[in-house]
Amino acid sequence: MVNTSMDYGAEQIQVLEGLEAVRRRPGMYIGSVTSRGLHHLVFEIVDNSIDEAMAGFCDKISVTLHKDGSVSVTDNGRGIPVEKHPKLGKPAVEVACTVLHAGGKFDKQAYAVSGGLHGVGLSVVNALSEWMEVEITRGGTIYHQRYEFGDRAISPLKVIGKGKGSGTTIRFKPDKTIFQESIQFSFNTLEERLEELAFLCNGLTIILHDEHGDTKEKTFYAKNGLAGFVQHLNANVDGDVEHKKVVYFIGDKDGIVVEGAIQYNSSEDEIFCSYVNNINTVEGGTHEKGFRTALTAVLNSYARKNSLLKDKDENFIGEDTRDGLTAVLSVKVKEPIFEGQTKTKLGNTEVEGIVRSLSQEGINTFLEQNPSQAKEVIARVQKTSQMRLALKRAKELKSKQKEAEAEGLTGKLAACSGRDPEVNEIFLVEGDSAGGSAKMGRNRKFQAILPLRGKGLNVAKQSLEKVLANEEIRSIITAIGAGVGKNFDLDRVKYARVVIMSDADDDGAHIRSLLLTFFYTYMRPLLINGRIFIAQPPLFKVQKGKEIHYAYSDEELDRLLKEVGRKSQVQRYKGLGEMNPSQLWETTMNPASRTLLQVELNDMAEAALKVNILMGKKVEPRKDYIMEHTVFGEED
Ligand code: 0RA
Repeated sequence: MVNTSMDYGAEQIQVLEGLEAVRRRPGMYIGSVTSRGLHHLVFEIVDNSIDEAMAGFCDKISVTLHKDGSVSVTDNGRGIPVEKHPKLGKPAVEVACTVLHAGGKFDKQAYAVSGGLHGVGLSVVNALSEWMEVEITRGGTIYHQRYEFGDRAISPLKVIGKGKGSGTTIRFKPDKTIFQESIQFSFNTLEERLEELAFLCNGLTIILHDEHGDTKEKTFYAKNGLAGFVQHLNANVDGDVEHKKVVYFIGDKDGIVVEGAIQYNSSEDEIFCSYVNNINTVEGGTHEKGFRTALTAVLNSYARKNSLLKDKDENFIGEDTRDGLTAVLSVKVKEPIFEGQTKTKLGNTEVEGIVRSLSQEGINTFLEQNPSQAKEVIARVQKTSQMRLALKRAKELKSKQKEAEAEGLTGKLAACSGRDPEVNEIFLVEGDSAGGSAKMGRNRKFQAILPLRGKGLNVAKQSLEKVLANEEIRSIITAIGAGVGKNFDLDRVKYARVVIMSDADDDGAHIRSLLLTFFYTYMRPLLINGRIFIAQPPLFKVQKGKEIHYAYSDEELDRLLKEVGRKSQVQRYKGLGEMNPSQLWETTMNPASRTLLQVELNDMAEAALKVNILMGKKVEPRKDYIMEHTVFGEED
């Protein structure tokens, strides 16, 4: 506390002028002269007693608001030394109260845990008080001294009696000419901070007593330290705790003490209180960073080791560990560097790694020793993680869908010129060559043509994501223009009819089956509403001279041959590509002469149950199922 190697001269000037400097610029020493600064006076004094408690010499501190507007802070520590200062020739306590110390600045916390430097701040409080009194019990004797006018001792340190034990009482009345707003203390403001300090100092009892009106008294005592702090915070949370026992650890390395407590609750909020030397580091800093890194790492490693995260699962990320987290981190650092807007951000780089390794070890040990609690903790974090991943996938899907919808039709679609979705129809045509004929043969006013390549159409067994990656499918989705899957909107469909036009062979049947599976799975309303059709190209061409007839089945061919006579030429169509554009128009596309099969589902409920067949990996049962449950009926 007392600088014994004090240099006369320069220091002497400070002795003479020191406290006047505090009165001239109080903001520099206590932050402000508002109510906040006023309460800061009390906390300056309490901090000295807290230091004594942390050094292990004090387990009780009382703060009393007196009727005369003064406040006193009593502790049962060793008592401020009363021996004469070797150079100043005054009792150490008098020097502490009347000499502005090098550390007597607003950021005097640098000295808080360095030991042997208690009493910092006493002179500042004295400087800003109408009067201040100290009473010290040491070695069976009670000493007393009073100071007035902001600095001067009005009498030497006096022995006023005999007393047991030891301790210090500082009582002061703030100077109303300095604190112009008010010099009235708020019980609540003091209560909040004193309770917090009690949580931060395990085993310390702090009593707040108010003598005004109906006397009020509150006692703060935390035997579980930070664990109790976390429980206290969780008691006011809108949600239940997810595990009963608080994750708790304490450790030290290279003179840095790290203590932490964690308890998850079911809310989505995070409460994270961090402290450096009992100062609430609202802006965080290196200690918080180290702790958060450790938490994420240790939850991942524990979850992996115990197969709570499977090989296929993604790691938790920092974000996942925050929902429902209530945590308190308290570190003690010898020379803290406070940065940030409000000087509540720890800047010491060496702290991060130490906090990380101590936290990692501490949390891991807790999890290993409390497997049932560990399971609950992991489950809570997993819930957040899974939600995040689901959301991410949904977002990606949505943007993929948008992409698919927005993506140009890559020139494949021959759109129709008419804009009436009530009459327009789209032909999904197998192969580029048939597509070419269809484009030339169609009525371009209301018939659109989309040529498809059969390969790569097998999408039924795949996830929507994979389906959307398929170029053919994308072009279908884009052309129909009404979205896909859950987002499919029948009202946006651009065509009255979607016509599948494939060859009358096995490949054609296969493509038809795949397309139907796709529509069933991803655009079912089209099927339900009878908007899907199958074109019926002829199987045979019968020509006699200039006369041309078509047959759509073997029976029809027989009948035709009997009718037109045996001398006619018969051509069997192996594919749509063998027809020229006008033949394709005449036989398959012209509404006046064509036959379309309308596809409808005959048993939707059963079909829904059997959807896994459609999504399954084996092609055969799927094909059979669709063929069985899809009715091909002729259009009216
Ligand atoms: C320096 C040395 C010793 C005690 C203190 C300071 C001390 C300061 C304050 C301020 C408020 N309460 C306090 N209690 C103790 C210990 C000297 C010794 O006995 O060896």
